[in-house]
Amino acid sequence: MPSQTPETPCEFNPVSTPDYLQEDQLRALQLQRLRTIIAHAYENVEHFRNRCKENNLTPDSLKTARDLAKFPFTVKTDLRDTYPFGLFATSMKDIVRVHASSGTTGKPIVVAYTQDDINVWANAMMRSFAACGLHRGDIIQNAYGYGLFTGGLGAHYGAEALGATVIPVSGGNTDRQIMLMKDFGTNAICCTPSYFLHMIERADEMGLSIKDLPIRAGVFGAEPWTDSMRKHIEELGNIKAYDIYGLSEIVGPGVGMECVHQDGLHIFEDLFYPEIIDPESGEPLPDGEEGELVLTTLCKFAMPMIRYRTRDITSIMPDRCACGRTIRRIRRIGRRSDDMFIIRGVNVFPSQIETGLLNVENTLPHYQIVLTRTKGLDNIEVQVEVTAETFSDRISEMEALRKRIETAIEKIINIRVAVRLVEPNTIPRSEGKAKRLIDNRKEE
Ligand code: DLL
Repeated sequence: MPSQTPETPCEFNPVSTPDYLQEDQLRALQLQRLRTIIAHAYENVEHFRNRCKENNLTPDSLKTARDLAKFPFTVKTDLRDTYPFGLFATSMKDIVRVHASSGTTGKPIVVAYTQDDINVWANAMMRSFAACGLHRGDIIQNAYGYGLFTGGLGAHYGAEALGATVIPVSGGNTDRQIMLMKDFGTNAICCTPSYFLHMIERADEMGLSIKDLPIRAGVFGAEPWTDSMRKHIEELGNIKAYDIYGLSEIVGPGVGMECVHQDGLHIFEDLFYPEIIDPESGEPLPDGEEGELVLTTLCKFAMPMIRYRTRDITSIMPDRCACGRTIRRIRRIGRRSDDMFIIRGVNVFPSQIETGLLNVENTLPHYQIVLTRTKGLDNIEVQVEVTAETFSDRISEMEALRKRIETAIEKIINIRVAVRLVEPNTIPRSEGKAKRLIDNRKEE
């Protein structure tokens, strides 16, 4: 018997991944994979084939990557209309897993994976963890929900592929999360940023400080969060907070990830082909310009997605990252084209409210935006939690704080909103995606 543990095959060297491919090699690989996936979707997905035929397109219409712009978009309703299995491109016996995203109304959207697709996803997640400096020997506590949501199993397989130790705790049961973090010496936590904030708070109540634990990194995503929120989390938790992006339709988490420079998310371009389009006209936009992110899966065969309109607003960063990765970055996603609400004729995104209120001291990043309508007039109230000390302060001080927050938000969105300060722990906490907007406006 050998006395030493042999090197395992999952010993992982990030520099040998496609993250660092020469640009011309990367583009050639993308084109070859684009051709294969378009041909595969055309042959096996009737919905896609029909849309191509309507536009006089065949797989041969794709000569260069630019030709992709001729192909039709896929949108969320295509998944809904073909529920549950209508966009599957392989026979059921090759599909080893399905996931589904809950959605707010009606049936979920269903996504599928072959064994190879699962391996590709694990690869993307492994590279995501490596990008923020995690490695074999690290203990990763995975508090994304396991189940139909892609967060839990996506992060799980990636962490295992990295060779790290996974704690598959799933979301919820916050006291146990904190106990495990302490007892197991967790080095990294995976969950939504809003849930981690809740953990920090709960740990305080339990007489523990997350700051004193060996946890050094958070892999946070699944919901929009701002740089102000990052600063807040990093200070309170004494960790580095990294942004991870993904969506069920494309694979789940691991489409894009920040590296240690925390300046934009690297898209794993050998696996996912990004485009930015003008959300109104659908025309492609050049690197650097902000628009809607459209993604094509290059290596996903159970359910290929061709030009999927994510509704997420960002831009592709034109310059090279200091980390040396050649795969391009997108700016972090602050908003979706469909989470915008219009109030008194002004377009507002929840993230703008978050930025405004976190510019003011003594507020907590727990807030909710409530929209109501009286006599045809829209009202917006932002409910903001303040620290316990602030809440017990004199009324005049509370009033001054409230006004400061109103002014800070007005500076960003150009309209006055009503702010209501509420006691700590009154805004509902989420163990997954936070619900920021409550729209109680009824059609009159
Ligand atoms: O949220 C997958 C995921 C799990 C990503 C864990 C990251 C970590 P869905 O439930 O399908 O999948 O939701 C996808 O969530 O289109 C974005 O609008 C939003 N989203 C995801 N990550 C981020 C992020 C998962 N880092 C939708 N920043 C996406 C902003 C995000 N929005």
